[in-house]
Amino acid sequence: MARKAPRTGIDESRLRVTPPARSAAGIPGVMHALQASVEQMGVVRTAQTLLRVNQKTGFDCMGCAWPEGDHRHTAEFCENGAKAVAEEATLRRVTPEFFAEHSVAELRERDDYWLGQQGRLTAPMVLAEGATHYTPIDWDAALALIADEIRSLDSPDQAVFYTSGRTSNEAAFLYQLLVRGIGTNNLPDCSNMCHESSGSALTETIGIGKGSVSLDDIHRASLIIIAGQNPGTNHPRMLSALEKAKRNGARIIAVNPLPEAGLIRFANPQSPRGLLLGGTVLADDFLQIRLGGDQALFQGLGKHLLEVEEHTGTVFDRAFIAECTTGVDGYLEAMRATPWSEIVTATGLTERQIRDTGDALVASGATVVCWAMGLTQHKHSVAMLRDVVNVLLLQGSIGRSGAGVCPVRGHSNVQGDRTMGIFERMPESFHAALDAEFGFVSPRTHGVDTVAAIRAMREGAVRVFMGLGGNFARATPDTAVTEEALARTRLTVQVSTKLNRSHLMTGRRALILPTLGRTERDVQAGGEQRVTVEDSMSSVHASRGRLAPASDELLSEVAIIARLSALLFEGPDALPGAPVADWAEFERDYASVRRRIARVVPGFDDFESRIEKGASFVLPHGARDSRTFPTPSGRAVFTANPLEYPRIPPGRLLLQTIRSHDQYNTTIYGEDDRYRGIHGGRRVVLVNPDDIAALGLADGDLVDLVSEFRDGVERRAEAFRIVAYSTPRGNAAAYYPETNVLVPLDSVADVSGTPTSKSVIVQLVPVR
Ligand SMILES: Nc1nc2c(c(=O)[nH]1)N[C@H]1C(S)=C(S)[C@@H](COP(=O)(O)OP(=O)(O)OC[C@H]3O[C@@H](n4cnc5c(=O)[nH]c(N)nc54)[C@H](O)[C@@H]3O)O[C@H]1N2
Ligand SMILES: Nc1nc2c(c(=O)[nH]1)N[C@H]1C(S)=C(S)[C@@H](COP(=O)(O)OP(=O)(O)OC[C@H]3O[C@@H](n4cnc5c(=O)[nH]c(N)nc54)[C@H](O)[C@@H]3O)O[C@H]1N2
Ligand SMILES: [Mo]
Repeated sequence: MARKAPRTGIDESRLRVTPPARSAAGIPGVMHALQASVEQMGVVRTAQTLLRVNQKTGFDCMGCAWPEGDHRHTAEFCENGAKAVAEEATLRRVTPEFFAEHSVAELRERDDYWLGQQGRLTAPMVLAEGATHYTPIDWDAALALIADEIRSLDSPDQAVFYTSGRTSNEAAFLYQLLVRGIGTNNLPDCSNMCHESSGSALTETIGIGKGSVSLDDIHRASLIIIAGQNPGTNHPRMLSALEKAKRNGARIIAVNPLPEAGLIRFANPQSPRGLLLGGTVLADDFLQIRLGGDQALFQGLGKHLLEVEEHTGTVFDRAFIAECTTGVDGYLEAMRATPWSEIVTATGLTERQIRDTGDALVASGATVVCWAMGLTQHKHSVAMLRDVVNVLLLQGSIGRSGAGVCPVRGHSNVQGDRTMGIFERMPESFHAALDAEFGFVSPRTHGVDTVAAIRAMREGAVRVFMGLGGNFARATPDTAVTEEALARTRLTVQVSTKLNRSHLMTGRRALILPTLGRTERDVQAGGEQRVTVEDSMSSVHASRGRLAPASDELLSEVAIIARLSALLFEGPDALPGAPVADWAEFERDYASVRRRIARVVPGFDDFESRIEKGASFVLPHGARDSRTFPTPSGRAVFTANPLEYPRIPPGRLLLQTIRSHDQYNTTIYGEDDRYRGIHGGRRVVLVNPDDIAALGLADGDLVDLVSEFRDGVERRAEAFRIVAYSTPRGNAAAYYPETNVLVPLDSVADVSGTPTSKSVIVQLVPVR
């Protein structure tokens, strides 16, 4: 099978801009998926692989965390899921010879696209102190090096252990045990940059940080509000669920600064209607809101509901409010006091538009609110999401069929990782169960999250950094600061499938530990293994890869963690107070890990039998199942939140940093953002035409983006092409990770600590 040579980096001079698409998916989507896959995997492997995505006995798609329905289509994949699979199942290889050929300094000059295109990592590699090149190292020596560095710490808190959300439940559970066994809770994860604001707001208000709806609830909803999410690109399978809801009579309202293709119209490649008729019009209404205006919108909706209730007495679910909630009076008082004028300014919408949306709520018997990064990455995101919950609580739209909160997760197992204990501040009940199971005392002092980890590294307080997946150097804010922070450590370790920039921005020494991906067969002494994952709707199921591993030298994540644990916790040199377990058995048979999970984590009883033959089970969720709210008062909590929204200084724009259609976070699949009409380049900034004129600039001009923050540091992203685009006045958009250099480390959301990636004040400085 002919294999195309990897491409070179992106040549921005080939940038071409066309009008944005009016619908998502459909035949072009499927064609693109197949083309991308064949290029990387060849024809046979493409067919073998894609037919197993999300089937009951196949592997879980790493594209996103949207659930698979009970009735799976033969091809339960989407264009971008196929691209995610192709990235992993690629036939290209990064070998020891590759590292002999390319110095680290040279690789740093390459862009993310080029690095990712080199293929799968094949052998453990070490970058010795002062060395210019990575060289091979065997697994025992690599793991011993980590163990020695950990043993030499003055305090376990000098080590930091990052996790990205692709890690299986089994690996995540063992990893947090390893880290707590060492004696720290320094467990930052990608979630800190992602849905942490959702977790914070939901835990405070409904007692559990997870979504409360099932796929059936989406299908049965009478109103679905989708705010701050671009499902056509990032959760394409969600569009099928929305189409079904629509057929059942649901009204869909999209709230977004950008008219995203997938929100407007959807051509379903799996239904003949989609193919023949040009698709379903999904959104009935589109509210083109200003960046960060959503708290004001939801306060306006609360205000409207209150006014209609005062006239008719039929809007509020009074019985639910009285029996199951607290704080309604304070909330309503605050809503009365918020002036419409401020709501209109913050949202950029008219009072009429907001009242019409309010009327849709009044008319709805069951409302679901879905959201993603557009609502979680602002300074006031937690308050914003509390106000979303307030509106739903007024009508009792929680724990009822067709209604609830739906934070749509990103990474395919990010929710499961948190369930397994990847969190710097797990509740006492978790610690107690873990201690009882493993005969040790886990540390109770809270650890660092992602931003705090970077601060600690910057201060020289961290000696060992380990990443279980992900691309810490590139996904985090304030790129220059983060890279310097990583350089202050003694050892950086990356457990990875593909080459990325985190392998190049290292501590004094560095290790690359190559691991199996989800698509690959995982054979251990105890036979062929499967792992488990939890989707966005708390459903747990098994995943089993079928492809031959990318190299004979790969170890599974479970094996890597189990072996490192054995080095640290067994024998005469065991760390004092270490957890007690048969570490080799964990590697031999992952069912032995699941037996431990079942005894430590609530909701996993009979774990093994409940995932037999492709079965799945749904974890308990008090609010959803029985309207029991595990908050301190035992009730759902209305909150009164002062209205906040971003203020944009004159001559400046508010920049949001987003994903293109051709990327998976820091992995760049290609150079197009088809739905938005951007082709052949990524260094673009989307700006309202009136702002372009007001700033004395022109469409197509080349500018530097310079961000402004109270610390007075100049942060600059160079050479971006201005593209006139439909976005509210004062708002702009550009792709991440190129723009992470602009996000100040100290600019984080209140309470959740999430970097404000959707709210960066910038100046456009012409390049002369
Ligand atoms: N193909 C693909 N799939 C992915 C990913 C990927 O990179 N590629 N990433 C995965 C991950 S980890 C995640 S978290 C999800 C991310 O999924 P999304 O959250 O959809 O991703 P973003 O590109 O960040 O898009 C944010 C959306 O919110 C809108 N928005 C921004 N600010 C505001 C605001 O203030 N108010 C409102 N109402 N809207 C706003 C933007 O215009 C955009 O439509 O996708 C997951 N799935
Ligand atoms: N400015 C800005 N910054 C953002 C965001 C934003 O919207 N704007 N979004 C944030 C969000 S939502 C997220 S989730 C983070 C993402 O942050 P991360 O999760 O850290 O980043 P990814 O790009 O998803 O990680 C990609 C790398 O993961 C490795 N990998 C892939 N599969 C596997 C596997 O199965 N096992 C192992 N061990 N490794 C694997 C590969 O080596 C690949 O290079 O970025 C955040 N950063
Ligand atoms: Mo994410």
